[in-house]
Order: sequence, then C-alpha cells, then structure tokens
Amino acid sequence: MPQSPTLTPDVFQPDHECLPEPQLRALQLQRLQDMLARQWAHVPPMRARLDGAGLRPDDLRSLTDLSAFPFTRKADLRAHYPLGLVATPRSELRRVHASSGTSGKATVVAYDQNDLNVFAEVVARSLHAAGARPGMTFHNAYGYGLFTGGLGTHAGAERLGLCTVPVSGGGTERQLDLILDLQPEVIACTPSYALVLAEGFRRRGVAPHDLSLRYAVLGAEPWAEKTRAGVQEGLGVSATNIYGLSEIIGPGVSGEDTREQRGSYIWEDHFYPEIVHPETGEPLPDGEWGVLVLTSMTRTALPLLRYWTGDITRLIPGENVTGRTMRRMDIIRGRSDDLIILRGVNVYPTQLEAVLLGLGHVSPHYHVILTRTGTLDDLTLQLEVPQGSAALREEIERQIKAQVGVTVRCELCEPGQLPRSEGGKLRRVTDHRPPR
Ligand code: DLL
Repeated sequence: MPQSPTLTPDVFQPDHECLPEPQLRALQLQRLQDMLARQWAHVPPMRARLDGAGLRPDDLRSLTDLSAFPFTRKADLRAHYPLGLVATPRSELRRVHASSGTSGKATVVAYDQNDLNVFAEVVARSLHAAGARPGMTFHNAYGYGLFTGGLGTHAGAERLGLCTVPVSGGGTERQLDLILDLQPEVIACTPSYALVLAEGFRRRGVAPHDLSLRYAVLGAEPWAEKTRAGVQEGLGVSATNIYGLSEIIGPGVSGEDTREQRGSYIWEDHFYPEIVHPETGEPLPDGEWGVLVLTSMTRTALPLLRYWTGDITRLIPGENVTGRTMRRMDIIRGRSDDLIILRGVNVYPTQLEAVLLGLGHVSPHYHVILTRTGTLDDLTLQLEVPQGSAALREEIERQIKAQVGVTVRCELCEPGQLPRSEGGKLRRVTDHRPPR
C-alpha cells in the first residue's frame, strides 16, 4: 500500500525505519565499507582472511560486491575464543554475553558503549512495533545473565520508556502472581514459555480477558503460526515475533509489527541481510528460502562480516502496510543444523508442529526422538493428547505423511508428561542416533 508522505507512520524512529530505499541502500554501502575498513585495521585474523582471498576493503564498490567476501562462522568465534575478534581495546568494552553451545567452548560476544546504544535502539524499535508504548509495564521473562534475552530486552524497554519487571525465566507460579499483581500490558518470553504461562492461568481459572496483558513479544526459538493463535487465545494478547542472535547483537535484529503480523522487519540500517543457498553459499533472490547471513555494519567492538546464522528463512517480497522501507524476514523454519534428514527427506521440527496444530485438538506440546534401526533412521513423535485414541494416532501419522512426506511413529501421552519450557529455550529433539 503506498504511504502518503505527509503522514508520520506510527513507528519508533520514522527517520530511520522509513528512510527512502535509495537512501537506505546508499547508507548500507557506506556502512559496509566503514565496517570492512575497521575490521581490516583492528582484527588481524579477519585481515589475514581477506589477504588470503586477495581482497581489500575497497573492493566493495557496490552492495552486490559483498557476495565475493568470505563468510564468518561460529567456528571462527570459537577458534579465537574468547575475545580474539574484538576490534576495540579491552578497556573500551562495557559488557560481554555468552552462549553455551552444544559442543566445545562457549561463544563470547563483546559490546562497547556504541554497541549497547545500538542494542537498546533496535530492541526499542522492536518493542514499539510489537505494540509497546511509553508508560506501559513490561513483564520480562527472558533469562537474565549471560544469555542476551533478559538484559538486551531490558535496556530496549528502558530506551522506549517502559517500566520493566525483570522477572527472568522459571518460577512459573511466581510469574503468574506477578502478572496478576503488577498488571503489565506487555510480556516478553519464549513462545513455549508463553504457552506454559497460559496453561497456568487456565489451571487457576483466570480467563484471558481478565488479564492486563495486551502484547506478547516472542522469540529465541522457532515457532509456527498456530502457536501464535495458542498464545493469543491463552493470554488474550497480540503476539509478535522478535528475532536475533548473540553474535550479531542479541534480540532485536528484527521484529514484527502487531498491526500486520506478517514477517519481522530487519533493522537494515544496522544489520545487512542476505539469503544464501545452504550448500553452495550462493546468494538467493528475495522470496526464496535459504540460510540467513547477516553483517553487523555498525557494531564497533565485534563487527562480523557475512555471519552464517544457520537459520533458514526468506525475505518476504512485496509491499508492507506500515510505511517502513526495511525488508521483512519470514519465520525461522529451523536451523540448517536442526535439519532432520529422515530417509532422504528434509524435515524441520516446525513442519511437524504446523501439521499437529492444524489438527486442532492436539496440544502444542510435542517432542521428537530420533533412533536408528540398522542403517535406517526412525522418528518417534511424542504428543500430549487427553484421552488419545488409536484412530487419532493413525490420523496424525497419515497427515504427516501426506503433508511433510515422511513416515513417523506417533506416541500419545497424557497432558503434562512432556518436558515444559522453564523459561529458556526448549529442546524439541532428542537424537539417539549413533554418528554415521
Ligand atoms: O536467542 C537472542 C534472542 C533473545 C532472540 C530473545 C529473541 C528473543 P542466541 O541465544 O544467540 O540469541 O540464539 C540465537 O536462536 O540463531 C535462532 O536459531 C534462534 N532464534 C532466536 N530468535 C528466534 C525467533 C537469542 N524469533 C538463535 N524465531 C538464532 C526462531 C529464533 N528462532
């Protein structure tokens, strides 16, 4: 929908979020050039890599030249653990965060004051897009500590002018009490934890329309459209996505608009997005699914060039209705390393979730177990269903075969038996397969 230039769109920073596209592209090129020059001057391992590839920062003359530059991967951060890729003197750092990772050392990320300012700004934009407005109360159930979720959204909420309840994750009964007592309008947590809280209120007999909550800002793990419906109904809110990763900044790389609920705006004046083919690394056009690659253009302590997020998504083509000029990304279908290849068929857990929730009567709690018999892999899908019947089990197996193209074994269990989120990221898959 074309926007009237006389209207100020209802966004946190109209001058940035609605920058005309030609100006945005020019700004990106300038910022990418500055960032490359900064890395070249201050991060010896990255300079050596460019040298090895026969590249210099001034080889970037247009945005399309970027695809000639090398990717940065998690392995690079590990190889230079803890702070080997930092571009500023140690005395200028103001914070570190870390992610535990499933193998090997944690990944440590560092911020100087400029980076913390950028972090607060992009989170403030995301919270505003999600519906939060100055003066509202904000129940923040993302974990505080080394994880970027708690402190990152906290600073953004203060930048926007919210009153934050820094409850962090876990302690569900206390969370329910605090929501009833302090009457927040906005809640932020993982989508799986939002369902746990909704279940808690249902158990207590509190109806969604009796809650003060109006907006939920959900992220840190993949979720599908039907989970949105579950959270919206269960908590009486409008639920939107917030996406991000510690290596690039934390939450606030992108955020969805509550009025639109159709993809998350990437704050493209700070983070340059590309979608590339998962195997070849070749850039893909807008609209095609592939791996999201991000360059943090304005970070000064830890600028990363073409960081391979491993997250599978696409850039949504076409106009938006909010007046922003920045592109939107779709949901994360999964991580390229979460991909389950079951007897040759690629499956992401979120595809199974979408089928299950589409069947209506199934609760959103599920767990995937992978095993191997001989050389063949098997997938068992555990589901919570009150009074589940053999007929229902067969129907689910049939629908998954029809819609996703894989044969799974379904195991029904009583409500409450499967692991619940404790506020952190919920692991949906247990892999018992020996390495091949
Ligand atoms: O999860 C940052 C964050 C905190 C984002 C709170 C949103 C809300 P990491 O711990 O480094 O950072 O994990 C990053 O989590 O590469 C994705 O695989 C996944 N992820 C994050 N947000 C989403 C989302 C934080 N909205 C990794 N949808 C990313 C799907 C997400 N996956």
